Amino acid sequence: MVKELTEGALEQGLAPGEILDGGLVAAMSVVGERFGNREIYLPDVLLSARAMYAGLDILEPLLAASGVKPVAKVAMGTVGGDIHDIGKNLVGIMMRGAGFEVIDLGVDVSPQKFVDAAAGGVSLIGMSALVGATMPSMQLTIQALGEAGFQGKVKTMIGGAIVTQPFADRIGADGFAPDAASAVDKAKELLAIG
Ligand code: B1M
Repeated sequence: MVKELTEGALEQGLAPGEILDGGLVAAMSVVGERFGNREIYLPDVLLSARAMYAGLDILEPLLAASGVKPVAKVAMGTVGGDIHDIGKNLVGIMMRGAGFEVIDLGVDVSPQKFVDAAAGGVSLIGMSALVGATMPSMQLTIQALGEAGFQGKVKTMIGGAIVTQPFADRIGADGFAPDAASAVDKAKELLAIG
């Protein structure tokens, strides 16, 4: 159904970004609200997430097509203990679309795995968290990067529904972005990419 609706919207001439923000992301917000109000349950949320990916599969190549040669190499992951990946994947799609080479570290990523990615030569580490209990993993990762000698050499950016700018300041992250579009702008700002 979402696949057909996404294809239909494209046929009507809507831009991929409009379909993403006004359709898929907006619908997922409704799902989140209803889940929070206990009107729907986890299996419903899982089905919604799967439906969203059916639309994303169609939009991803179109969003990425605007990109040219990689402007920088970045690694993105959902932090340790957290398995939410829709937002992280959206940020990755938008970053690829803006010309970044994105290494997707997946979900439940340990601080050491982020450090290994930094050692692999990325310019920026992106971390996503949706659950309050997993936010300390962001701080642990930034500490681990510092202990491994990457402070100031590899930039850190954090995001996710539960993350805020004051939290980013408190844990010493270089940047925070509230959504996928501003994540691209923030990454460019942090890496001084014009
Ligand atoms: Co979960 N879940 N969930 N969940 N889930 C939330 C986050 C929750 C708020 C729901 C609720 O209670 N109202 C709640 C967290 C409460 C809290 O701690 N404050 C919650 C919970 C509790 C849980 C479980 C613990 C439930 C359980 O098992 N009892 C469990 C967690 C397990 C774990 O992680 N260890 C769980 C599981 C799941 C599902 C598997 C069912 C599914 C995830 C499927 C998947 O990701 N593949 C799921 C979902 C879908 C949600 C909600 C409904 C939607 C999340 C989402 O995808 N949003 C969510 C409720 C909500 O958020 N209202 C909820 C859409 C997505 C596009 O938004 O990820 O915020 P978001 O990303 C945005 C921005 O935040 C930003 O850009 C994105 C695009 O604009 N952004 C970044 C994200 N990462 C960024 C990184 C950046 C920059 C910007 O830089 C690097």
